[in-house]
Amino acid sequence: MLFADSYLQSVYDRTAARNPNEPEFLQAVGEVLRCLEPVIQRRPELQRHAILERMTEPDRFLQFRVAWQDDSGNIQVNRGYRVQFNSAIGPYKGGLRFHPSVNASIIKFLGFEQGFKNSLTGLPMGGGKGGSDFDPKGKSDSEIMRFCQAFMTELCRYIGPDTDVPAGDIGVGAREVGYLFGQYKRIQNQYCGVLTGKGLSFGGSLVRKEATGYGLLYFVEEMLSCMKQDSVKQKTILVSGSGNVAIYAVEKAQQLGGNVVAMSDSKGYIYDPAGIDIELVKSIREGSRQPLSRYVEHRTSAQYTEGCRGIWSLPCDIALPCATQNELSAQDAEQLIKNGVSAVAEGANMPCTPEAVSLFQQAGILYAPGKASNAGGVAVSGLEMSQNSLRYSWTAGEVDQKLHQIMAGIFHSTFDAAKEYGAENDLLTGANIAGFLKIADAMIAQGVY
Ligand code: NDP
Ligand code: 2IT
Repeated sequence: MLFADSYLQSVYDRTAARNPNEPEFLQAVGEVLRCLEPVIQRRPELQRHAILERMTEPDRFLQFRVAWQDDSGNIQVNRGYRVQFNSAIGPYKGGLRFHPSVNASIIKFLGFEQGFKNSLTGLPMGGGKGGSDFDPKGKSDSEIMRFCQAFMTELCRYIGPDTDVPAGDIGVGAREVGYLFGQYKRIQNQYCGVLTGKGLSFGGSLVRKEATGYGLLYFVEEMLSCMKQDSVKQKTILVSGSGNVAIYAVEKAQQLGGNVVAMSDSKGYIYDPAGIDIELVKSIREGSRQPLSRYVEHRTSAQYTEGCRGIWSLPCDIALPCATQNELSAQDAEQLIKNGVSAVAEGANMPCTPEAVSLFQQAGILYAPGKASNAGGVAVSGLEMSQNSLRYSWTAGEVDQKLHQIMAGIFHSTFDAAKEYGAENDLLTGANIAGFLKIADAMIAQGVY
């Protein structure tokens, strides 16, 4: 990767040399460094304090064995991870991902990005991420429980409500968080807010489940209103994925008057020109964890196509990638642009490849980077931490209102930072600069470590 600035080039080259075979991590670092060029020029003391060199090296990277017994009595071995990336502005905070593709590169890219995202929320949270190459698909409930217990038996020594607070991500939802929380409590004999996304009867926050998807739409509404004097109403929308983020993005888009016509899972996509029946999707996916293809058995207006990437060939006004990293390529971007897309906002982490992002920006299409537009989930996690500290619960209305305010605030700090640093309307540059500056200033104030 080539940079105009020689200092940024040296930081990137050194990171690349020290982290070989970690393409996702280097992709995330490269994107941030590229956006920081105007900041480095304006604030030379950042180089003197070696802020970039320190930020690209995690505080701590933990890897551990997770051995557990399956229903047949066989012993299975998986690999567990937790990266504690940066704690300048708060305890490490970020989700856990259980998916067979999980490796060091994916955990580090997610942990690196999480720090900037958490900074943008304005809440006191540092950056962290974790997970395992464990595949929850096809496992019984007892196997999931035993795996979560084994995972937490090791993880519990590194986390705590003022140290590191994990939550969910792909493959980790309320069920897994419940098992993880139970095991932490049993081992440490402490009932505390050590995880977020907990069940509502044991310290979870109202609206956490909906937060990432709802927050994405609050961001999109603010972006459309401020940058195009427009709204989601009557727009044709594609949402990839059909997990936690996608489902609540669709629900909020529909509440705002948008027409969501397609969703996907890792196997294929559904196209329903009559509008997605979100309660049906919930019953298939949340209720019984079945493939999305089952949708067409219940809806005559819909059709199912194998291959998840095909979703981007459908015409739309707004595209919301909400599945996984690098799910939307340059080829997909070209197709969307040809079909007249006017806004793309990321619900997933890093779903658009760098080439796809450049194509959107060159075509003048509004593009919202995930670290800004999907920050609603971790924002409500931060609110869950506050409620746990207060030993109090806010109403759904109170949490939703705070979420709405936080997402509008993220849009404005992103938009304003872009303008201030000479990159007007470039929300990617704005998000990286706004997220970065707060962490950098805290690191300088706290001395070398
Ligand atoms: P879920 O596990 O609930 O759902 C994941 C969805 O993405 C499923 O539809 C899944 O399909 C699909 N998917 C997963 N991996 C792949 C893949 N390799 N290729 C194609 N499709 C895939 O996860 P979430 O909804 O929680 O997370 C989705 C994205 O949002 C992730 O990028 C996550 O990091 C990000 N995110 C999540 C937040 C949260 O609060 N949960 C907050 C902010 C961002 P299938 O079921 O077939 O595997
Ligand atoms: O990517 C993310 O922001 C999340 N998976 C949510 C993290 C959290 O701590 O709620």
